[in-house]
Amino acid sequence: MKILLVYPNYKDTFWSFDRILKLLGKRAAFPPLGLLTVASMMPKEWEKKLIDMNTDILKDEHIKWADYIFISAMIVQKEEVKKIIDLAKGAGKKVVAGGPLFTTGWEDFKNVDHMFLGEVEDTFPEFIDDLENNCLKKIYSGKDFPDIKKSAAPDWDLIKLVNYDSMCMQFSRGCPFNCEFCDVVQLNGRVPRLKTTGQVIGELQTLYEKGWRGGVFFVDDNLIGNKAKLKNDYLPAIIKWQKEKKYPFVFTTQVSINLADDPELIKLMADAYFITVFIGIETPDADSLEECGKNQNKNRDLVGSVKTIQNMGLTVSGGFIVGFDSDKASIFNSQIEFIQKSGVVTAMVGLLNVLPRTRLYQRLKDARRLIGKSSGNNTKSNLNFIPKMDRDVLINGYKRVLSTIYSPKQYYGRIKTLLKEYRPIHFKAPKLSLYNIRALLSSFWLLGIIQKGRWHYWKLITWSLIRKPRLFPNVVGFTLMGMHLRELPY
Ligand code: B12
Ligand code: SF4
Repeated sequence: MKILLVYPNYKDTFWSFDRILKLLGKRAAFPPLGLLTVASMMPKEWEKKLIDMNTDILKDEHIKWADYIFISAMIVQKEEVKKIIDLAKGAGKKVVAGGPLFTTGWEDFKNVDHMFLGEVEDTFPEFIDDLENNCLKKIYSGKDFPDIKKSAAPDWDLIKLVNYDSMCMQFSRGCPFNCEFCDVVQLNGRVPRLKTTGQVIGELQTLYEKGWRGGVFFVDDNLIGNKAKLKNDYLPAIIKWQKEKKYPFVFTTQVSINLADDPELIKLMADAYFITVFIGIETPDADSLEECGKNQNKNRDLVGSVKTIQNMGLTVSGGFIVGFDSDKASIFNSQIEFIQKSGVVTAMVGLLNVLPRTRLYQRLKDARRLIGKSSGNNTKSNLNFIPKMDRDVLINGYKRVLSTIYSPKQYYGRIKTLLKEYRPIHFKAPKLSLYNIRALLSSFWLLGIIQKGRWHYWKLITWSLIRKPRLFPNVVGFTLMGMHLRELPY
């Protein structure tokens, strides 16, 4: 059996980092972990090829070679998916699809031959049996969320690790919260399910043996969904492993803001060499937090919480949203002010986006306020619902937030605010690698010589070299990120 696994393009989005990655000699930010995991569940005798269209070109000959085309995708890849399905069907091939796009929007893909809804640890063995017995079903959907202690380790041999900026791993699935706009609860449930410590260390070890050094993104919905296990088992084991191996990996992940309430946990994460956490901060407006059910963000000093985390050694990137029903005309200024004060350098501000099968979707559908399907890309100025605020005021206000916070003056100012708070635990002198040299030269050349905002750039560079020399590599990274943010089409 010949299986072609295809991961569609997600270019020109907040997370694609196209231009910076090219400058650094990388082709994509992260590998497609879902497909690599499914590939591991296949019988050994099946031949497999993976084309990640973010790193390689899908050619007719790939499709010709395969018996089955397996596709994985998020909503933002929907249009690309349709093209791939057409190509495959045109060549008379069978298409098998899975991942969040299909789990929450399977109705839109009538011409897919076999569709997996949800996680597949329980259903994929059934598919293999049905294939052998020639009785394949159209839809495979598990009754319960699977135990991820059964989840296979990803098949890293299907990709070239060097093409990517960071590797991905998963420790848990699910999130204990239930924010109105989020589909994680529908996709992965509210009770975090965890891998064993052995599985996690085993996966780190495999990546290490395959020669990987550098970034590893724990793609958990919320890494701190089960704090006790994390503190008592996993983090101590990771810290020990990292120490023994002389800290080959730096970790990033996603957490909820209540991390700030647990200094012991922050310290353990920083000890393990977590360097950045992405947090859904969403909005400084108390009524909007109430409206979207972001309970963990309510009744707290949000700026103070961010600073606590920064002070203890982790930088915070944040997700912000405008377009809630409770948002007042002042929301745009309050978002700008909040983002500047908090030193959240990588601030992803999006327009509220109504994802299918969320509580928000149901509420707005009942109120007849839905006007289209979500493109999944929350940083484009297209609304798929009728907002309470005047539409033009909302979109113009949104664009103003972006042009302000990413402007060189504000952006570099925010880096300085962060550096004053940030106290990392580990310091590694940067290696004289091609990657680092390319980063430094690109930053100096493009931002210090070619692009606008040069005065603010050199002010920051000089200040950081004098006052925070050890954090200079972080500064270079942030300046390049700023270039990506300014160039995104909104
Ligand atoms: C890593 C990640 C990314 C990476 C993707 C890189 C990559 N190469 O994969 C990046 C950072 C680029 C990204 C970006 C975005 N992401 Co994202 N991302 C994730 C995250 C955190 C992990 C994905 C992952 O690796 N999971 C681990 C694997 C093992 O799980 P899995 O993919 O679900 O696979 C399992 C099954 O689904 C199934 N499966 C998957 N594919 C296939 C294929 C076949 C054929 C079969 C049989 C089975 C199968 O098998 C696996 C084992 O059970 C998920 C959340 C999550 N927990 O999954 C969100 C998630 C996928 N992202 C999401 C969103 C919304 C986005 C953004 C739009 C966010 C934003 N607000 O901007 C952007 C899109 C791009 C943009 N606008 O800039 C949503 C998708 C919603 C949807 N219904 O499509 C998710 C679910 C999170 C959420 N609820 O918000 N994301
Ligand atoms: S905390 Fe994050 S992952 Fe959990 S429900 Fe809210 S938005 Fe979704």
